[in-house]
Amino acid sequence: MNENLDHILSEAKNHVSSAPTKEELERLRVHYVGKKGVITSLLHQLKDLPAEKRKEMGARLNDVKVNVEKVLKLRQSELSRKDLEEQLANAPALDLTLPGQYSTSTGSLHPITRVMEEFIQIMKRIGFSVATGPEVELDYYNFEALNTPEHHPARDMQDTFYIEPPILLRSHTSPVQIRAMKNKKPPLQLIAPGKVYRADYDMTHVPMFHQIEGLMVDEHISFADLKGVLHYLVKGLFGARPLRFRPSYFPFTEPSAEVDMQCISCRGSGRDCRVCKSTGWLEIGGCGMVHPNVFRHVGYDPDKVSGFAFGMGMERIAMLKYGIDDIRSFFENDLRMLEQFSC
Ligand code: 2NM
Repeated sequence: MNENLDHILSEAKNHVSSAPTKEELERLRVHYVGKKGVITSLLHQLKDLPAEKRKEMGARLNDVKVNVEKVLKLRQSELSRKDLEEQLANAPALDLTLPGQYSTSTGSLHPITRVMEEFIQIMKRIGFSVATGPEVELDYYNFEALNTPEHHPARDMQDTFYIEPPILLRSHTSPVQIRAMKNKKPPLQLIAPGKVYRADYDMTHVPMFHQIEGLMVDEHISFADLKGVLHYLVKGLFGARPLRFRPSYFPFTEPSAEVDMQCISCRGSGRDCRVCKSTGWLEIGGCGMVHPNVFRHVGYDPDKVSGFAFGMGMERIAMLKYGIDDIRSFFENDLRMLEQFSC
């Protein structure tokens, strides 16, 4: 019986390791270790042996079975590799430059992102750097340091989103300017782009929008410098246009002004113009000379330095640039709308 087993094992090894195909290999597997295979049958016959022989033969048989299974597995992987090598040798060269079977769409920048990037590029060209800061702010940076009085309507729960006083969602990016001034000495010229939050919702207002504020501080900075920078910015965004500065009020600037640009649609004539409601002018932002109290808050001496600041809403700029009349359409994520501004 033992010699018989040795013979079975060596014969199996010979046949299996030289099996020329997967089909032949499968036939050999069934022959040796299949349900009615040679080795399986011997295992079934174990029960007819006397107990003392059964243990020894059982161990020996099992050993043979394990060995045969090992060579079967080895030959299986050898044949698989041979198959693959043959396939690769016979396959035409793979051209990775061919278009795929399925197309994927690439996506594009949101119109607001495009306008912001453009704005930032223009300002960088004249030496402004970009500063960012938290959207969840403290009352101190959003209002107090900006000379905004206790009872100013902007501080009201009706207008500003409070997380839990004194923590709030910033209502402008000015707190970024405050932090920058506290950390650096003049001269300073920077812009603060980002998301801001106000409790407002209609055709021209959404509770989250994007703003860019600019700030320049040095000795002898004047309103003329402010006008020069804004003319350069508007020229970059819309092409050279006349600007108009209307006296206004902000707690953080004095004097303050609203900035109007001559209407891009009627070129200022105002005749039957829907875009400017026949006024000939379009409001594009606010500006002013930084209030002495703001400088005091950040540790600057208002008798030694002066500065200008301005702010613009990116949605407003994008609406004017692309002729969009409902601000909410930026946030509905309708691709038919957004794709018109992709490139
Ligand atoms: C505006 C209008 C006017 C402004 C002021 C400051 C700061 F921090 F320097 F005081 N940053 N931005 C400012 C001034 C913003 O937005 C309509």
